[in-house]
Amino acid sequence: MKLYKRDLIWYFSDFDDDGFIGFEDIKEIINRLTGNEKLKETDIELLIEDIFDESNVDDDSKISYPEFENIVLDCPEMITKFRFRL
Ligand SMILES: [Ca+2]
Repeated sequence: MKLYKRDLIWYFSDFDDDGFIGFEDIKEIINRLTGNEKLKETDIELLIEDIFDESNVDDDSKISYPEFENIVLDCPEMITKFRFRL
């Protein structure tokens, strides 16, 4: 089985391991990306709403793997810029 970088990003983005990238998963990603420069809760909620508006085809407030694949196709730099440190 070949493991693609795309699959690693998916695996590390689904923090609660429910098979979807939901509100709390995205919030965790944003908090980790912003580090000590935390965004206001209202800004985080608006950002997550925008992400769902752009990527959540079936409008169920969580991103499925096929929806995630569409995000990667629309934004290939997501894969090229993804770095993984051990
Ligand atoms: Ca999840």
